[in-house]
Amino acid sequence: MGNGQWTMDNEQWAMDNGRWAMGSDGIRSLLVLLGVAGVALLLLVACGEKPLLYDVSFSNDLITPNADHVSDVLRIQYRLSRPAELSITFLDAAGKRYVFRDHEPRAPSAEEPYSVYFAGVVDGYTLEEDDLVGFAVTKRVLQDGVYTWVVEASDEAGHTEQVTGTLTVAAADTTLPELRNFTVSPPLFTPNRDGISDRARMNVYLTKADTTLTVYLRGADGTIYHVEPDAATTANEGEAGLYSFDYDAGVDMGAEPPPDGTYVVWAEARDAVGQHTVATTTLTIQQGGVPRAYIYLGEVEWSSTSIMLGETLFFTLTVENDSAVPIRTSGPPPGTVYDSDQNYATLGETIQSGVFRVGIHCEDALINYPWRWAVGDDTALTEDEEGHRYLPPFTRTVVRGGIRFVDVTGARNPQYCWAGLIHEDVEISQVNDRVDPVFLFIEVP
Ligand SMILES: [Ca+2]
Ligand SMILES: [Ca+2]
Repeated sequence: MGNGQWTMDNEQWAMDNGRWAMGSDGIRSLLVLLGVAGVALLLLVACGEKPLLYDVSFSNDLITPNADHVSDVLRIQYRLSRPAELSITFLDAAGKRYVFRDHEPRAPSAEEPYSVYFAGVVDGYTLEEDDLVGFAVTKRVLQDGVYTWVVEASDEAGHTEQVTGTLTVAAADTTLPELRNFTVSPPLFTPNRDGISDRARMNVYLTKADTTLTVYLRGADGTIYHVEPDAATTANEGEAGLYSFDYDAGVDMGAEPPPDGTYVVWAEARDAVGQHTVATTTLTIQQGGVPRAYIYLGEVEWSSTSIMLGETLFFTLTVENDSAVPIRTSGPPPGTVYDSDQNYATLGETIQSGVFRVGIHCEDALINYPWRWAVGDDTALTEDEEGHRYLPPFTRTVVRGGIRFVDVTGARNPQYCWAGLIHEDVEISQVNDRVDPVFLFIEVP
């Protein structure tokens, strides 16, 4: 039993090296080792050959993984004399196996031994009493109990050595950070600031406090797009409760959204002891993008700088959709002539969020850009099934309209009038505001 003898010597030496007194604990370890000799005595070292795996030690034989900073972590050390695949596993009293390291390739040890911290957390496993609905456990703390640890190395020739010992797990915080009811609604959206289906709402209920929650989209190529929680409707960070994510794909900040396609949406929770759970669903992005539209060349052609009261000031300009996103618009159509005491609302064309319209504003006007027009006529626009109208990507269209001045209400005459391209309820970008002013005189007879 030369090999067996060597195993015990090696184990004893390893424990000494790990500063364990060779007292009753060590003897108990050896007895356990002998008790599982059928499993443990797998060392197949040829006589005289240097062992593949040696100097194996656990810095403690007890761990209490509950994030109280006392005995939460131990250190595992080992050395390898040759390249090997390294596994670290635990066997419970019933022989069930738990994986911490699984056939991971390792180079031979350099001067220092390999050293890894172990916090009682192993690859996800299930218990009979589990009720895991809608999420999976990828990392889980060992339940309280006595385990046989097994450090095992296999070299390229298939030669395997292992060293075993015992570890007691006590006072473990085994409560899982459950992810309940992870949903995305709607499952398809169009983040392009047209006011229609621009946002997706993600909700998930986290059952455990002191837990980090992250939500992200993952593309087919592995690209990650993070989703920030909605502060107004979310439990405080780290607390248990409902977390809500109001997702605009970054478009509100002017960032290009993830490319159109279907994404897996991941919710991941990691608690203080290192347990990890995941839930997934899917989200499809269509027609995503940041709309960019301009008054072409910042140029407006005005019919006159001086008109008689009762006459009409006409303008002509070109709107350019300089983006890959359709630009939504609404009426009235180009060619419409307003009386100066009318506005878009009195014509029944009220503001719609996400719509682009050409507007004219004069200094004496009582509301902002009271006269507004669609960014194109029926020949330039496309229409979707719900009747929403769009200026297609990368197109230009001429917009003409007029205001008949029926009175002179304000103090200013002459006054400045100018054009704008308004993204309603979103913005009037600086470049589209106060475009090409005209100094207009209204002659009162
Ligand atoms: Ca502890
Ligand atoms: Ca949209």
